[in-house]
Amino acid sequence: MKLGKIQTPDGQTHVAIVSDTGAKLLQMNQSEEVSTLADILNSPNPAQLAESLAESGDEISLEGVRFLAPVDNQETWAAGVTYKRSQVARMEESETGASHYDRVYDADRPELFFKATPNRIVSPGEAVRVRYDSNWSVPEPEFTLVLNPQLKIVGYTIGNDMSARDIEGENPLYLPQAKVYRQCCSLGPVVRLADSELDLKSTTVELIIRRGGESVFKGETDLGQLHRKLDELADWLGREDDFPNGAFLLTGTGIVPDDNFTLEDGDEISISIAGIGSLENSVVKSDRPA
Ligand code: DO4
Ligand code: MG
Repeated sequence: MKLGKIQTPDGQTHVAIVSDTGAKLLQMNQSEEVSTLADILNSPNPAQLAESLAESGDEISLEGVRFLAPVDNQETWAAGVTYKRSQVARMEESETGASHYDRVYDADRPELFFKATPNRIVSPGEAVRVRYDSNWSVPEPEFTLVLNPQLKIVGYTIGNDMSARDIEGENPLYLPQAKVYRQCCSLGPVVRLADSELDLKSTTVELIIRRGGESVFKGETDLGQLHRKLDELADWLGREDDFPNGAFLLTGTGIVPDDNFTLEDGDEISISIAGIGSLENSVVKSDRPA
């Protein structure tokens, strides 16, 4: 089952069960305890609760429907250097940090970092940002875990961990500035509930970047290449920390464009993950203030 936050053509926002053919709107205001998508995701049985809230509803068409990021009040975190491609790319970009990236790939403890508060996250169709003080920035297409407050994986979505490679490459201590800024992350379009076995190899992740309508970068990987176990990443995130609202955890990128590639204002990013869908965003980069 896929759940989403959608805006219908009349401007109303709804939580919905989303299928290929349409969306079933959920009756959220029946009880104070279930008023958001997060309330459903954090309940003991999200699929059953969603079904019960949709009971009498007909499916509506997806025409004119806008998908919103499926985030309410959760924090968003990210894992890094979880694919060989990411380890190699980071070692190349950083003279001083290479050994850190080299060691963390095989270390017991994964790299986990804070990525975004809800206000820094953009919805599908909105613009992600390249910092004006970065001349080398890329999108990072990442399979993303949806975690409940007990850090149980309850669903999956698509995440874009926008990254300023020149800033993180200059000094690993600049990582928060390379990763956390306004419009630094996109999530969506839906949450696929983790109610069936996930086949890692057939869960492909594809990134396409278009400029002026032409493809300027294309890359693909699959979760079979991920060097960490999904539940192990969730477990490390939960050590000595509390997530009363649940959390999103981006699991790292396995696709990094060649070193001569940087995003430009107006580029279009498309990330597709098998079994979830496609997350599309444009890119905005402001001029450096005078
Ligand atoms: O250490 C830098 C960040 C790594 C990252 O974001 C990734 O591998 O996806
Ligand atoms: Mg990343």
